[in-house]
Amino acid sequence: PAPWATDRREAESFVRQFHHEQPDAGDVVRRVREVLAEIDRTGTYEHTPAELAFGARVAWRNAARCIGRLYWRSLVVRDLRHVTSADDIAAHCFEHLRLAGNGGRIRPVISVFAPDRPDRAAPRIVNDQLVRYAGHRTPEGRWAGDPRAAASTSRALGLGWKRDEEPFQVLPLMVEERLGSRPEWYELPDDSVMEVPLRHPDHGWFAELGLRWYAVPAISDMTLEIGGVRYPAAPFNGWYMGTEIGARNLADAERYDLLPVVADRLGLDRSSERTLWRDRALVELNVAVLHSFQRAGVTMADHHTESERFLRHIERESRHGRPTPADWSWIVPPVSGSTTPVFHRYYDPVDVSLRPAFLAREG
Ligand code: HEM
Ligand code: NRG
Repeated sequence: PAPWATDRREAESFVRQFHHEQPDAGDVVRRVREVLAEIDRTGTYEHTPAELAFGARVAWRNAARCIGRLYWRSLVVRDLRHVTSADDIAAHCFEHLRLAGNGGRIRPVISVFAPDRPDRAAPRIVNDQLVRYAGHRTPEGRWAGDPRAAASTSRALGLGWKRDEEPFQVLPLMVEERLGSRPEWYELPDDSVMEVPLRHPDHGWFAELGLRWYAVPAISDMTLEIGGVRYPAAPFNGWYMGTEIGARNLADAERYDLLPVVADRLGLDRSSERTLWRDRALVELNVAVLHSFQRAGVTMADHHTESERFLRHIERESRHGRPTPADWSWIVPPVSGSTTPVFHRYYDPVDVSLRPAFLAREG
């Protein structure tokens, strides 16, 4: 037998869950027997396309930090398990971005590449998102770009990629074909990266700041685990909630740190915290983000609407007899928390052993 094999209990419990929720899927006893026999023979087993799609959707449904789960059933699942070379993975990731971007009408999509097998670890995508802006500290000690991407940026530079000083330069996609091998890197084709230049509905100067953000948040560093099988390369996306960009990426002091800049342009008094210049600048930044995406025809949710949808999701799940585990500290938006209904309640406790799941990459 292999040095490590797919856990038989995990496999069986997933197959039972699948047949329980999809009663038309056929004979559960027979499928359980088949899966267990395959594990005994090969150390693992292959999901049917229907099991894979169900597993990916339920992993989203189980994501306790995600406020966007109302549409979990509509996740588009690309079955790319046969794809293993770095070149092909990169090409399919770019196609993922095009399909997901859909000219602005963003579709939630997941691309599932080859799983880990007992005899061979699967390829990995090095980047934490398919699209990310590079960031590095300049010799003068300033930050150029997104400090969040410092590690990915050094990694790319080490592989021979060239960085300029631009604040919004898209990192190349880095793919590790063999665990621990030197990644291949690929510049993202222009037609795969949709971006939105930011402007403010009332302040002409805002556009002069030259800010922008990409349209499709596609997380690429989480492992999708279904029935004991691990898919480390399974990038997924939905659409942005405006606050992710306006209240965190552009606003956090450890990110683009733009509140002082915006406050000064707004003519706010920064001599004391009590003027609430940060709060006022933060709101205008968020107004600009939502306005710009809307104007560009790119799907984006505001935090009030997304909060209301999430409560509807909880209600609908409970009608199916299912709890909705949720992590309050991730669900409540980072601005105006108490103005949204998700603030004023608690949630079913998070169970880290719940499966299928998206897991943080090991190590
Ligand atoms: C986290 C919104 C779609 C899985 C989050 C967060 C937000 C969010 C706001 C918190 C992020 C943060 O604070 O950094 C949305 C919206 C979606 C959507 C508006 C629109 C459809 C999806 C999809 C999946 C997914 C399609 C998977 C198939 C997750 C996971 C996390 C998360 C696993 C936790 C990430 C982590 O631990 O770092 N989502 N999401 N979401 N979402 Fe969603
Ligand atoms: N906050 C991160 C993205 C995290 C996931 N958010 C989503 N996911 N909306 C950022 O880039 O700002 N999604 O799959 O839609």
